[in-house]
Amino acid sequence: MQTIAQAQATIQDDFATEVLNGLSRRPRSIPCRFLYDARGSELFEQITGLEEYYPTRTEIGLLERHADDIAEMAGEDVAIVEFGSGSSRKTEILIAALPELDAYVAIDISAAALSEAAIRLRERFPGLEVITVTGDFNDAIDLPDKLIRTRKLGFFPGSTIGNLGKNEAIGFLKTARELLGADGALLIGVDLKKDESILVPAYDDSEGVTAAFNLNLLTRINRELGGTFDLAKFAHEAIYNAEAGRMEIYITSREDQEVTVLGQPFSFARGERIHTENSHKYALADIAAMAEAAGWTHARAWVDDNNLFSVNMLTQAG
Ligand code: SAH
Ligand code: AVI
Repeated sequence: MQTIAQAQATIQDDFATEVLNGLSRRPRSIPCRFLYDARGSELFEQITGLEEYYPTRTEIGLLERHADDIAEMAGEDVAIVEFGSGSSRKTEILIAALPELDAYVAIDISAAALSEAAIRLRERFPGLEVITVTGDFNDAIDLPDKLIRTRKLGFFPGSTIGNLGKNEAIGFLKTARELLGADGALLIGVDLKKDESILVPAYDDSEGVTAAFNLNLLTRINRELGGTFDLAKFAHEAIYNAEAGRMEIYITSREDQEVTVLGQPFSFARGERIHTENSHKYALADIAAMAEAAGWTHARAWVDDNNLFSVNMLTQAG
């Protein structure tokens, strides 16, 4: 297993390469995993409490309402392995519902989010072993040897799967299946297709928190890569792409301008954009198809009364 310092150095190298490549290609794009430095993780937590951002409260409602069914399907003596754990707030519901839990493994690219969550969880559940892994959940993850024989329940809430492309999502589900083993299961939260009159405000809220979350990427580039972005000269944009079935998030230049990053100049025309995130929305049939393409069985889905969000239990065949 890598040390935290090694993991952070890997993330830092990756950031420089991805930003320089992303600003050099057309259309410009930077992978959304870089939105989550310490401030980005804090801003994401603020997003989860916004009136317009329905996914978090809806998924929490589903987890609370169906905790007993979920616990029964998960069985006893399991370890939870969470992908993109962030604040681990939703995980607390699962941990409380699974009294025979062996361990909790939290995987996240944000070291700050991980350490804050681990401190809180160790306080609330003193008997529980909490293991943190700083890194990319798309990469092969090394779990501690002692968990090799433990049955594993994967947890991938928040519709973070929607931030991956469709093929990437299937690739992730395959990698997770290998990691979780032949007797493992995966509980996954997926946002459902809905009208853009609900979607657009969820990604362009009236308080400007999502705008701050998106534009914080420029602050991070300025701080970590010697960038010269003036945030006042860029705007947050959130667009629904009906054909692709996803929200698309951009940082758009308000004027013609030049910016440097790691000493390299990049010119922006007014209206030119950097694509920073996609958030795909799926129907239950799409979720079942993606799960099955990755070798999982779509065993059960729980959906709220307004058909906004789904929590899905994927199991191995049988
Ligand atoms: N699970 C929480 C947080 C969702 S926000 C919830 O449901 O509310 C997405 C989380 O995934 C963030 O904490 C972010 O840091 C993490 N993340 C995003 N891309 C990642 C990647 N490629 N690898 C690991 N973690 C990632
Ligand atoms: C983490 N992820 C699922 C969020 C989403 O809804 O796509 C990230 C986010 N971006 C803007 N608001 C929330």
